[in-house]
Amino acid sequence: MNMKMTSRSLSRAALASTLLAAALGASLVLVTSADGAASTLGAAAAQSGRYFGAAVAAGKLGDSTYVNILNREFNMVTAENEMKWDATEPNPGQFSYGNGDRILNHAVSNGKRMRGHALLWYQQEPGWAQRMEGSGLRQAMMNHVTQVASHYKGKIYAWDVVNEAFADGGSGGRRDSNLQRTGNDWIEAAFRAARAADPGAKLCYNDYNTDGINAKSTGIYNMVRDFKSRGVPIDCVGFQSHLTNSAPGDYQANLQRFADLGVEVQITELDIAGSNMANAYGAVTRACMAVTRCAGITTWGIRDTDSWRGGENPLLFDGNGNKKAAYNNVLTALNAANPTTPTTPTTPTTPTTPTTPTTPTTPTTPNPGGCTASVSLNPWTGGFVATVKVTAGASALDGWRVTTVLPAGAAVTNAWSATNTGTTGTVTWANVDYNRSVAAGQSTEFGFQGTGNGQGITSTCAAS
Ligand code: 9MR
Repeated sequence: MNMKMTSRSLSRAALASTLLAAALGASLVLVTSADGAASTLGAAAAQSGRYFGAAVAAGKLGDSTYVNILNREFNMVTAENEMKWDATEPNPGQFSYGNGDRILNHAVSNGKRMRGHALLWYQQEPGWAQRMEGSGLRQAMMNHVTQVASHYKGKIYAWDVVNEAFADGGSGGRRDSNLQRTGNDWIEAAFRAARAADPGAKLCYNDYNTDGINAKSTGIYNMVRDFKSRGVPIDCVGFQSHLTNSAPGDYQANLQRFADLGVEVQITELDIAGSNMANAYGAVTRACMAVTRCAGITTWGIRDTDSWRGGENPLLFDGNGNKKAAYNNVLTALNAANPTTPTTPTTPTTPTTPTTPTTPTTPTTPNPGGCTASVSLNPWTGGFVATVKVTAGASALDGWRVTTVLPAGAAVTNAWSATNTGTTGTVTWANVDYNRSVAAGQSTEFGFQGTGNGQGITSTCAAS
């Protein structure tokens, strides 16, 4: 794509939070200051049930400054290039997931979720697909969607199923591409294939220059409305928001009109160039916070030096990894989103430091249950996000089960990093493949979002 876009506790609590953060190594949700304001982007967003993410490049996972910021600030990750078609299927039917998996594993092992980007895009098609047309290409496209979504099944919060399929300018129509030429129904076919392959992932359409109400965004709006009316499985729309100096005046109204169609809206690739960028970051964040179905914000990179917009310095951290004014504006807006009492995670029911007896009289079965679980809660009006920490006892876990009891009126609506049986009352949770193994004394986390009041959820853990 070219540069065509113009456009929250007390000192005891703080101590407990710090201890927990240390125990978790990379906790995001529990970082709060004395006045209750969260001090990282991810923790601040989580207070209102939202996420804050960054695009991550596999090649930078060895850069300690980069990784420290990533681990501290963000709770959602998008692979900048590593899950695209050219990266994942370099030869027809030959799949290559090394770098995508590297990013996923880093995210998951640090308690972060992933957005998948992108299953079908007219750019970054592998050469072999670029040379195809018609029914052969249609078959290859759908196989690609099925294979990649199946590989990552259960591990992706939301997929950009189709990226940038609409034309710029006033037509409001589709962009020409070999994908489009396989037939106008290619987008819905891709969404159906993705749903069949990974029913747990939210499925998004993602595009740029759609940040205000214009011909292009209206074309997409009409497509989403049509999809919803015909039962084509679409759950979310991504607004890339590559901006300069400001967001369009009708940015929030545009997000809201999509949200009113019954889809989640997500800001997926935010970067803002220009001298007014700090203010604009605040405005964009406030707009998302004002739209109930705006699930979260992702910036396209971490430091200015990581940006694809070389020299424009459009991100929240400078090249040395220092926070910029824009960072402070975003953090303030995230913290202002929900002024209600944020959390009870600061008084965990189970000890945060593993309390293995100092006189181990029965060293063979030191922890009959094998594990403990503690719940930290981020409530907001009408709902909550619960983060559950599963800690292995003196033996490693090879599979675990957590039983939570939800208060009357609370119901699970969405979950990550565990599979649930039931949504109300007693809900049981089982590990997924990638967090089955937990070393002795170590922890893993899963989470869920719910409606109602989650206050008072209890949890027990057992090895399985
Ligand atoms: O940031 C990505 C850059 O490293 C790649 O070279 C480029 C290839 O086209 O894609 C960039 O990411 C794009 C994203 O996948 C889709 N929306 C526009 C982003 C910036 O071009």
